[in-house]
Amino acid sequence: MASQILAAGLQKVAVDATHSPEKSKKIAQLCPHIKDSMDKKARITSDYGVKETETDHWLKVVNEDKTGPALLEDPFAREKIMRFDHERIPERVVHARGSGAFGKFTLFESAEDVTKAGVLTDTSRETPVFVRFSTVLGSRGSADTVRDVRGFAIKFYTDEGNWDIVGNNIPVFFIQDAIKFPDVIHAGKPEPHNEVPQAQTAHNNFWDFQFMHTEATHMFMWSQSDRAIPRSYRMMQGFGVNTFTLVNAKGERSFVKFIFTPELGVHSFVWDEALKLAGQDPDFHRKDLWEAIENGAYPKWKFGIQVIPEAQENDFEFDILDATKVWPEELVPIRYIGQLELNRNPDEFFPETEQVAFCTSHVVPGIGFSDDPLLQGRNFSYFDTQLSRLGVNWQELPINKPVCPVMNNNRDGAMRHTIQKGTINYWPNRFDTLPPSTAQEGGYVDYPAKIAGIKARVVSKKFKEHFNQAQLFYNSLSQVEKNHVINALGFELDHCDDPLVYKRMCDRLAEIDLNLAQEVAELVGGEIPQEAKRVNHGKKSKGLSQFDYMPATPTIATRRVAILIADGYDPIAYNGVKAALTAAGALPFTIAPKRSKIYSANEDKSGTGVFPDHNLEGMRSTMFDSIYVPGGARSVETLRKSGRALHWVREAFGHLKAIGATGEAVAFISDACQLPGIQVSSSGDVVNSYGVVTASQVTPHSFKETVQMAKGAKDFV
Ligand code: HDD
Repeated sequence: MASQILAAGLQKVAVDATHSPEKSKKIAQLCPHIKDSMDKKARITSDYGVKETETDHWLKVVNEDKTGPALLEDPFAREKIMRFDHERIPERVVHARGSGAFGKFTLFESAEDVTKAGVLTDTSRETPVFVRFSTVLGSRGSADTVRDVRGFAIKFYTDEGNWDIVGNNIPVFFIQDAIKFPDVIHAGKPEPHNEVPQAQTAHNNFWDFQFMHTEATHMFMWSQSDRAIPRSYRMMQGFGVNTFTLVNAKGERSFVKFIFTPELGVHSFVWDEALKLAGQDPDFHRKDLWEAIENGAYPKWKFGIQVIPEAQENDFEFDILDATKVWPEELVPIRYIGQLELNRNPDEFFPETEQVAFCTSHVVPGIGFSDDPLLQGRNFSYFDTQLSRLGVNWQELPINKPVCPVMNNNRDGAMRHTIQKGTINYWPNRFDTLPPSTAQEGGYVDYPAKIAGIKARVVSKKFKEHFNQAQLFYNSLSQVEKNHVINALGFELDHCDDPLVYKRMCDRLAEIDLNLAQEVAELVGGEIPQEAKRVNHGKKSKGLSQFDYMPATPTIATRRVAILIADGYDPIAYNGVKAALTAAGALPFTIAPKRSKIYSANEDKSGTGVFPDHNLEGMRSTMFDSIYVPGGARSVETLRKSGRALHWVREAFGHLKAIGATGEAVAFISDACQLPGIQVSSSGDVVNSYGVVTASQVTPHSFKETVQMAKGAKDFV
């Protein structure tokens, strides 16, 4: 991938100081563990350090023909095979597929009024982080672009210990109580009898569960929205989802939700694109993250908190400890106080991204839990799952190790790394080793919450209200987003072949919005409801529609633009637009019928030519955000005759992508997209018609304009 990026004409940034070992405590800590597999001086040894002379042939007893039985005595062969046999560990039971990166967290405003946590109060700190993004339901080898919730897990290596936010890109959850987690996941995962379908919720069991649990209604509306098909991990929000608490130096407690909002805005695929990419490039999101970081286009998120003082806990119509509810911004504004930046790709996937282990129970002084019943159960589950994934000493693995000192009398267990000398392994002891820390010394103090009650398996009244916010979410979407929800439900329920499942779900939708229910019922063959089962309250809230997160200044930075050429292309247009795109931070890729030299209209085969990044068959339009076709009579004629080139243009148009064309290519685009009414200005000015940006003549102005208009083009319409 890296060479592809450089081939695209971009300069790889020099490693900047922000993620160098001198600056990041975590990278400095990892350095002694990092070996270079490309080291030209290193010789192959066994695991026990003996240099090997041969790694390709098992030791045998041979006859004159050099054939004969292999000897079990060969320690090198046995070690190699044995190590291979044990390469796999259990994949995560959920969120198995993911990718991660290192970065830093900085604060621009102290939150000391509500917390004493150093990571949220010390504005001079750079806290190292490792972030892992993931899908939920698919196996480790499944595709990135499926319709699913995305995990957004952050490990902050703070000076006071590790703090993990194990969040998602959707602010609510399917269930309210952790005891239901195995059920919701069993229902969403492939069905047990035939292990079908992979990484999809489009099946009977998932939708049966949704019907049986009205508490899931709000969340499934989010999962059927464009949020569940993000364009990039870099373009989605992150939410801690659960309600945590903050405690300040005065000992006052507040309830808090954590939010990350991407600098690039929130963007999604259109469904057809996501579906196709799942086959054409299952690693699309993984590569996208890697590529951006390699190019120095570091993804950034604003970090915000929503805070409710303890005394106001019961002031809301919903329970603030219910993970199926958002805290509407009109009631609890988001206070943005920091920034998350990812700036370094891992060196090796398995020891870093696969072995990283998050726990919601990892909090630092100044941050605590609430009685959110989902969070309480999660605090048990994550620690437990790491035991089966990684073993009891998982916190000693380099990626999981805190950057501050760790000292206690937990001992032994499989794969123990630390060697603690001395004669004692308990406290207190006759040697008067130091006691645990006081609060003043930075010790974690549990908030002395008053609890009185009886043991019971019940929920409070407010937890039983399940529809208000499902309506709030739907009402707050733009018409386009609503259409996408209708089509998504149309797809999902069409894949359910049990009429009980899809018919009942259509009834359920009538509890949210009548029009939604009618449209979906018609699509999937349900009874078309004639009246709403519940009155839609008509309320809206900001921050729920993705359009609320369009950056104030639209940017084409980090977007992938395909430039389609063939022999005889117009070099002025090609070079001009390519340079303008690069200057704007976009990633231009040259695509031609063959990955061999392509010559412009101004040169013959003795010219320098252009070496394309890919041929038309190797890539698809889905892998790019936009395409540009320069003029040049011969080039355009060749593209016109290529079915694949036509498909590129039509598909990009169908996916509502910005398309640019100049000179002879304008007519080609207009014919390919069957847009007889496409406007072309004869003066050379740029015209934007149906998202197709054209200029009949090429001027420096038109290059700039092309880029400008592509910037303004929406990801989805
Ligand atoms: Fe979970 C993994 C997010 C509820 C049990 N979860 C996992 C990961 C993310 C989330 C991002 C992947 C972490 C990584 O990259 O390694 N989970 C959530 C969110 C939830 C949630 C936002 C609702 C607010 N999870 C939840 C519940 C339970 C679990 C209620 C169990 C009672 N989750 C797990 C797990 C996983 C996990 C089984 C699998 C791998 C792991 O923990 O480390 O323990």
